[in-house]
Amino acid sequence: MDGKGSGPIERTADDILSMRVRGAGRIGRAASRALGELASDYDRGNLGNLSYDLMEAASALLSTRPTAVSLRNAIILTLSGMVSLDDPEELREDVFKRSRDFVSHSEDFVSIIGRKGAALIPDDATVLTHCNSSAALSAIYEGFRLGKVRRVINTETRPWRQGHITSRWLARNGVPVTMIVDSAVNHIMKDVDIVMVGADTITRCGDLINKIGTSQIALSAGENSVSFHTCAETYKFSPTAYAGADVTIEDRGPEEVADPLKVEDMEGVDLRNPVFDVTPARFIDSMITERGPISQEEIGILMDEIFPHGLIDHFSWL
Ligand code: RI2
Repeated sequence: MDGKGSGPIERTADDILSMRVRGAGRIGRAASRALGELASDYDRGNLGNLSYDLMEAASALLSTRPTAVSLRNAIILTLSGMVSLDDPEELREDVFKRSRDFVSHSEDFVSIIGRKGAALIPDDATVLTHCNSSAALSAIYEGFRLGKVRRVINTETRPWRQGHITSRWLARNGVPVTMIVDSAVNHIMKDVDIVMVGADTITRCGDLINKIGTSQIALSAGENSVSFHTCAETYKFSPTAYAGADVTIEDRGPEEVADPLKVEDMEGVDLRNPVFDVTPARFIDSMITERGPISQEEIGILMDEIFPHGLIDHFSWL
C-alpha cells in the first residue's frame, strides 16, 4: 500500500493477530470498519489506486486469522461493490456505506439472537457455555432477564482463558456463574440443562468450528441427553466449505500452551496449539441465527441469498 490510509489496516491487522481484538463477530466488524476507514480517509484527488489498495488491505486483514469465516465474509460483503462499480468515487462511497451497514447490522444481529436463543432455554436452567461468545452470551443474558436462567457454568477455556472474561461479565451483570477448568466438563454435565456456545464458522453441511474443546462438550452433552446449541450470525456460515475438514484450523504458538519462560525446559516436547475444533452437525440440536433457528437444509439457500451468484468467484484472489 502507498501509505494513504494504511494506518487503520495495519492497526486492525495487528490487533486481530495479537488477539487484542478477538471473537468471530468482533474481528469481522473490526475488518469491515478498517476497510470503511481506508475508503473514507482516501485522498479524493488521487483515487487511481483505490481498488488495488482495497485488495491489498483485504489480503492483509484476512491473513491474520485463518479459521473464522466471519472475517472473510465481512471483507467480501464490505467490498462487494467492486464487482460492478468502475467509478472510483462511487466505489469509495460504496465501501464506506457497506462498512457502516455491516457493523450496525451485525451488532443488531447479536441482540436479535439473544431473543431467539432465550426462547430455547428451559425454565430454571443451568446453562453451560465455553470461551467468550457475544452471541451465546446475548441469549444467556436475555434468558436470565426472563427469569429462566438459574446459573451459568462456564469453562476456563485454555490456553487464552477467555472464560475468565465470560465469568467476569456474567458476575458484573448479576448472573450467578461458576467457572470450571475445561477438563471438568464431562464430570459436571449431569448438572447442566442446556449448552450454548458461539461459532467461528459453520459449514454448508452444518459442522461447527468453534473454540478448541467445543467438540468434547458436544460429545458429553449428547451422552448425557443435554441439548447443544450454537448461536451464530448468518455471516458466520461458510459459502464455500462443505464440511469441517474443509476449514483450516488455526495453530498458534507453543508459548501460549507452556509458560513462555519455560518453553526451553520443554526441549524434546512437541507443543501443539490448535485453537479450534470441529463439532459434527449430528451433535448440534440447533443453530440460532438472527433469522431464528435454521436447519441444515436451509444453509445452502441462505448462502445463495447472502452471496448472490458470482460474488464469491469474484473474490477468488482473496
Ligand atoms: P462471538 C471466539 O474465538 C470463540 O471461539 C467464540 O465462540 C467465537 O469467537 C464467537 O464469538 P476467538 O477469537 O462472535 O476467541 O459470538 O479465538 O463473540
